[in-house]
Amino acid sequence: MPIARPETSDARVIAHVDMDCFYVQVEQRRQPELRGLPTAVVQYNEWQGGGLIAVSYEARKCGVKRSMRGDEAKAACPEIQLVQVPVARGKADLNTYRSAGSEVVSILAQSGKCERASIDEVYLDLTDAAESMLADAPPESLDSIDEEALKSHILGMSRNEGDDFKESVRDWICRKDADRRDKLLGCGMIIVAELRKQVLKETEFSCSAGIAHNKMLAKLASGMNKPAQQTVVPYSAVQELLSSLPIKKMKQLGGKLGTSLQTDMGVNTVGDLLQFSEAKLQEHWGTNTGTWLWNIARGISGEEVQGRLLPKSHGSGKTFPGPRALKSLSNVQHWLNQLSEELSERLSSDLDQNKRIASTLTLHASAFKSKDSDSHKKFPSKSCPLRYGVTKIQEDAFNLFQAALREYMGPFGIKPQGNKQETWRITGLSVSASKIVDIPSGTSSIMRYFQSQSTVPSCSADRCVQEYVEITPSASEGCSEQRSIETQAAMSEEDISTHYTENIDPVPEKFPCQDFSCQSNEATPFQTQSESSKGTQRKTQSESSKGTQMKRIGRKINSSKEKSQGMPSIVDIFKNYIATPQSKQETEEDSTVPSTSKRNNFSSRSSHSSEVNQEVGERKETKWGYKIDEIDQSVFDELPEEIQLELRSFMRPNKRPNAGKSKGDGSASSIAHYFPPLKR
Ligand code: TTP
Repeated sequence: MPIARPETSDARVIAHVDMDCFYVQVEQRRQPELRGLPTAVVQYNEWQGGGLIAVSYEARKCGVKRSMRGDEAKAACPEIQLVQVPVARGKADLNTYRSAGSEVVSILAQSGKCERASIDEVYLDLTDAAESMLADAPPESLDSIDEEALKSHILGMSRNEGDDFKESVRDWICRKDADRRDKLLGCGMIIVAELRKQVLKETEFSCSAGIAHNKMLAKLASGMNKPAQQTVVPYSAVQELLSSLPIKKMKQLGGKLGTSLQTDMGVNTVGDLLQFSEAKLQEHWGTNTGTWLWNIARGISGEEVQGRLLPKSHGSGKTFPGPRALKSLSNVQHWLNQLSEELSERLSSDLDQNKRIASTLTLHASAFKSKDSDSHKKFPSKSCPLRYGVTKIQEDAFNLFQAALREYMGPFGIKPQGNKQETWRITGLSVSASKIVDIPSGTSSIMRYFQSQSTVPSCSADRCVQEYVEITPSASEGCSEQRSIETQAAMSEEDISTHYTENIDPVPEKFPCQDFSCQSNEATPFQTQSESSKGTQRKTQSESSKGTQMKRIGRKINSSKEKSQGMPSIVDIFKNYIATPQSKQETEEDSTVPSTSKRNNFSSRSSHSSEVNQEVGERKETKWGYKIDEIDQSVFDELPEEIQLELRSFMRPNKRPNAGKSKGDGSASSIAHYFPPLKR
């Protein structure tokens, strides 16, 4: 079946750049004596040598895998060097890795529109650069082509036996009769090879890349030849690439949707999707998902590279597996305090460096009940407007937790049932701050913003307080333990003195559930949130040239921090802000923010969103609402359940309660019903 070529965006040059065994490289740069040796980065705890989270390619050759623990890795490869991740507040501290990722981003961002997709991966839109090269200095006019570009893997490139590999690549790049789109890809290969060399030279990190006409194909290609290599997907190779690609390997099909396609329709590879018409796919999955599936089967994706160098959210999380599960409110509160402290630090630094504020605080937890038939019930995520200040975040996070716990335990959790008391166990906790926007420029709007913030806390806290007045037995038992000394004492035995495994905060967006109609099994929501979102702590050059006011604000935060227990609320910050006579000048300074930076921040604003409040000026009556296109898919899992449900039904209209009726038999349980059996 011929592949329909995309009408639009078919002449784009998109690169996906992915660092090789990233944490290992960061550690090897810090300790150069480790270079070339089989090395792995492990979580900080000692149990069985800690869990491996990054493995060097030398160690991979000896059979070491990320899923192993340190002891297992040593058994497989006795000479392996294990490096522990830095630790802060009893959990992994990923700041070093975030900063290292930012170094790479600041180099790549000079080449074109750049989107930081996770702690160690970036998308680049190199169309303009490739167009310019093709117009001014096409590859065939060059005296020589860089060796690194000549080492590229070109999918589907035919080569006669005995042909020199690099010569074949050169011929492909310089083909006079080539399709213009492939000529652009040829230019992209040269540009990306150059960029990768520059990254290596300036940061000492090697990376791999995929070059194609869209993000989806570029990402697929970047992982095909690692480490330190690049892979190109010409149009002619798309069909072959997708025809054998397992459906679950496709981004957004790793979860329920992918499973359903497999089990209900016998779709095992992306290519298998080609046999269904768009109408058929839409009939069952709804207009959007149906069209999306039809497109991806043909390698078509209109997803644009977002000009975004800064994270869309910040978060901090930790897991407490097995016997380490938390079972009292005091322990939960202890860890929420730690996580909130880290989150607050990051928010403060974002505010200071980038003039950005977050407005939604979300608590997410995973739990199970000890005596429960309903143990699969999901612990609800809870969100509220975010108040700045460590103690406020801690307070709100704990309130959110208690509200969620009450919902989780249900009415029978509140009152003892005979002798049986339901108990809960918490196996993961995370707090995240999302809906990050630039501080509105102009004194009056800033004022409105912070004034509205000042009304929010009572709203948020009151609401939560009311919700947790009545709580489960175990929760109320914990309520009486809220004094800090007792809290410390209570938590020490369970969580500190014993070793536990921590699922290190991995990289957001690399492992998130991004599919409305599926729950990705690639990672837990904690993992997604906890790395806090591809945290670009380090600002880029253009960002650093932003006005001085926020530095001033940052200093106020810090000095206040010294005086009180936590940062002042953002309202206090603002009081200081408007008290200063330089407001006007500062407003003007703000308007001089470099355009790239503004553009990036704008993208960040427009691309991000989870729960959406009413306009900031109307926050007194905080009402949760949202716009579909403002929902950030990566935090979908963290949204209140009712929003998730609503969104799902919106995205998949045929799955709405009455949808089955239109199909005649009223049952829409199996999608196999809508399709003829596969001819295999
Ligand atoms: P990856 O890019 O998935 O892996 P990698 O860079 O280590 O190796 P590769 O060359 O195969 O791409 O992850 C980037 C970093 O994120 C990784 O070095 C460590 C961290 N990470 C975690 O902390 N936990 C995880 O579960 C994963 C997958 C990664």
